[in-house]
Amino acid sequence: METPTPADTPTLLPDIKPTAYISSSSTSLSDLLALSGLPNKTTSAIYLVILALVSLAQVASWSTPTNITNSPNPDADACMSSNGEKIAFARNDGNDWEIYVVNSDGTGLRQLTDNLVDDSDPSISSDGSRVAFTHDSSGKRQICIINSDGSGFKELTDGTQDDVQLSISGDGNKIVFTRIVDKNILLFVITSDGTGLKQLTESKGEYTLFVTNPSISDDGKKVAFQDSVAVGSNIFVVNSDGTGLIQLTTTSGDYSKNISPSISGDASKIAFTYTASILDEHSSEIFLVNVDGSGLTQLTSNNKGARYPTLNGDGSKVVFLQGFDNYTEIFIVNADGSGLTRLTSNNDKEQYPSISGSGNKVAFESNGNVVVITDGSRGNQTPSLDYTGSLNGELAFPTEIIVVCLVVAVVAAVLVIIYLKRKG
Ligand SMILES: [Ca+2]
Ligand SMILES: [Ca+2]
Ligand SMILES: [Ca+2]
Ligand SMILES: [Ca+2]
Repeated sequence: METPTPADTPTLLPDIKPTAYISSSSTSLSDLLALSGLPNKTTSAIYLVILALVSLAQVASWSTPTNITNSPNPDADACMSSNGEKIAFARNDGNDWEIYVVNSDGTGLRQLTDNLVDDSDPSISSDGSRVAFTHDSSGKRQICIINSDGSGFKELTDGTQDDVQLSISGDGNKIVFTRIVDKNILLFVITSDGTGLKQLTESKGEYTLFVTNPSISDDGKKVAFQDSVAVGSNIFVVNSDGTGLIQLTTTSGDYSKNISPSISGDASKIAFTYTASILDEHSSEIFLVNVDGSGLTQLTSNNKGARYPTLNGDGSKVVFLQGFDNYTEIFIVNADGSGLTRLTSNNDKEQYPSISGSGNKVAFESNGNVVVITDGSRGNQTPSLDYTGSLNGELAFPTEIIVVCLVVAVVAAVLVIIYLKRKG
């Protein structure tokens, strides 16, 4: 793997592949019931009742998905502000894409661009006041910014080169983006007044570099990105002044890749997708690593194609997508691997989840509309119970609930037996 810039010596981590699986030592509910010595039919009935109660309790803390747009036009690229109040997205008007903002309760829909070329890939500041996006000026995309009240439109790059993907800092002051230069895609940063354009990665001559999926911290100082050379792809982090480049992952063999980094608002952590084999779409899992390369943690191990992670402000929660075709679903998990929760369960095809800074709101695209889910009961709190991630990680049970339910079930069974004996 070639590193993309001559900056600081990259720190190479050992192959990340199977290093840090979530512990699977927790005893499953069915195992515990089998040990209880109750008849099979009784244990099956108890199992089903407990399953229903626990899943009900778990789903109940998150609202059902609410469509906040319902236009017949396709909406895409939903991006929620860190304060959870606004969502920027792109809508196709039948000819080209336009940028919109909407409040996360569905009010205040506002169209920010109106022209005959594509405007896409919106990224919104923490307070929801500024939206950066790409604007296709005569075949070359350029970076633009606009206030979410529709004022202050500004072209930040000149449109003579193709600027592809972008991420605006939470404070709205810096935009990191990728630019196609010859046969490379390189990383650049610019301030939101159009000054301070700086190239952060270098061309490597005979190598073809593809920097993609840049993600910038709230203060605009740290940038995570993905860099591919021929085969393989890895996660890097660099300061937005060009110093401090660190390679955070290495691939093993020709078929693995590390992609889709998301840096937490406070620049402490980076979530990413590790695909063990590009030949097997199920082999993607979510990983988390500190920005200095320490603390590598594997958050999923389901072999169900977990991907597109997005971190909240302090890096304590990761929302991600899992599943395929019409069975994609949105999940959330705590940074320590606990609290794995499925947020959607339907035949809709969810895409590209985005999370608020506190981690209590999630926006995503589903069937061409923008959808929001809110954690109503817990607010901004981190769940206190330790979920074990059993049952393929799709419904997870806190050990405490399992124990309580077992005790209640056994007591109930004993009472029923005593009642039946007295009656008989
Ligand atoms: Ca629509
Ligand atoms: Ca347009
Ligand atoms: Ca248009
Ligand atoms: Ca679904």
